[in-house]
Amino acid sequence: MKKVGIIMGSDSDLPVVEKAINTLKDFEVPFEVHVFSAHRTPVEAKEFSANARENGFGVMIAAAGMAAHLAGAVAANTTLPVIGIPIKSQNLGGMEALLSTVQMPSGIPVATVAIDGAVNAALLAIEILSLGEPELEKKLADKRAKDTATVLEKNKAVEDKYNS
Ligand code: RP5
Repeated sequence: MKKVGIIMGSDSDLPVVEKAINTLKDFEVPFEVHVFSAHRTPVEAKEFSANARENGFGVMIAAAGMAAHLAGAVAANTTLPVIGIPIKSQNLGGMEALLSTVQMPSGIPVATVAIDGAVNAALLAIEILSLGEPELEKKLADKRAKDTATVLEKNKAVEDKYNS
């Protein structure tokens, strides 16, 4: 199976990125994690992205906060699908990273999830890989069914408490 490449701009992003890591672990999807910054280590970020396809990666996740250029910089150097996670910041709450990540000009797409949306980033990466991996498709369907059952149980508890 192809790997998911996870890059974050700083190790301060790790508490959010760990949610993506845990989701990939739950689905037994192989991955690598790196701290490469578009600003502080641009050479390493470029090298990793440019070689990702031939190094066995099938999809990339890039997480960054503030003036978040990382996902766009990764996407500029690979034709693999790139998923951007805008990280919440103290001053502007992640809006700056959201806009920096989502507003890519035509030609270099970045599939952007919600601010701190690491679980969805991992699920989207798994959905992309599932195109060539039928067992991943089954795991995704099983998770949806489990989530539905959980919500229906909660609904029943609320209905039983408040409806006569
Ligand atoms: C971004 O700047 C990182 O992705 C991080 O979200 C933010 C702050 O980085 P640190 O100053 O915490 O290293 O490049």
